[in-house]
Amino acid sequence: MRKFFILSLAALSLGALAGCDGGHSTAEVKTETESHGVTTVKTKSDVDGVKTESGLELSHYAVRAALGQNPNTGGYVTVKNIGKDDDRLVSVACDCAEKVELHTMKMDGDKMMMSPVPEGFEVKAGQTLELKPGGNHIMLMGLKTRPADGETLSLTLNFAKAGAVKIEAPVSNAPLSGATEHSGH
Ligand SMILES: [Cu+2]
Repeated sequence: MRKFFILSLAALSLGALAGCDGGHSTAEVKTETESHGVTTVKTKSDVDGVKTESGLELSHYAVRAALGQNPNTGGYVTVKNIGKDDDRLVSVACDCAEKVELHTMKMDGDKMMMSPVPEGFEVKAGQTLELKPGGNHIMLMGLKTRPADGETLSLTLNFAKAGAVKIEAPVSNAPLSGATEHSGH
């Protein structure tokens, strides 16, 4: 009886050790590079032996200059998923605004209306998400500063897998108007 008791204690402590050492391992390597208006972020993680590898390429980012007394303005970005896993743009943060939402455009009768997308936008592996004028966009609401043409604005994009990615978006009266020649396929 006594021997049995000791054995089970040993087994318990071995179990506890395994729990600390190998049971819940988390390793993550994240790299973020910026070059010529393209931000590339790559994340490799290993959580309990489940390996994920995400890669995103962010380009065509811009913010519309604040207009008159309008308390809101729009932000735009193109996100290409160059990784192996699907990802999702969950939210965006900016010190410039009280609140930031992700918006889509919907027909309401014969009127085009903006509506919030609280679940964010999915970007499947190999696919590209385009937030652009007239379409899905980032809504900066309750502006605390008045972003003006020629300035840059820091935005933090929060992805489900890639995590937070910071971009410096140029502010323009006509955002992305010069980039339209690149969007033709
Ligand atoms: Cu909007």
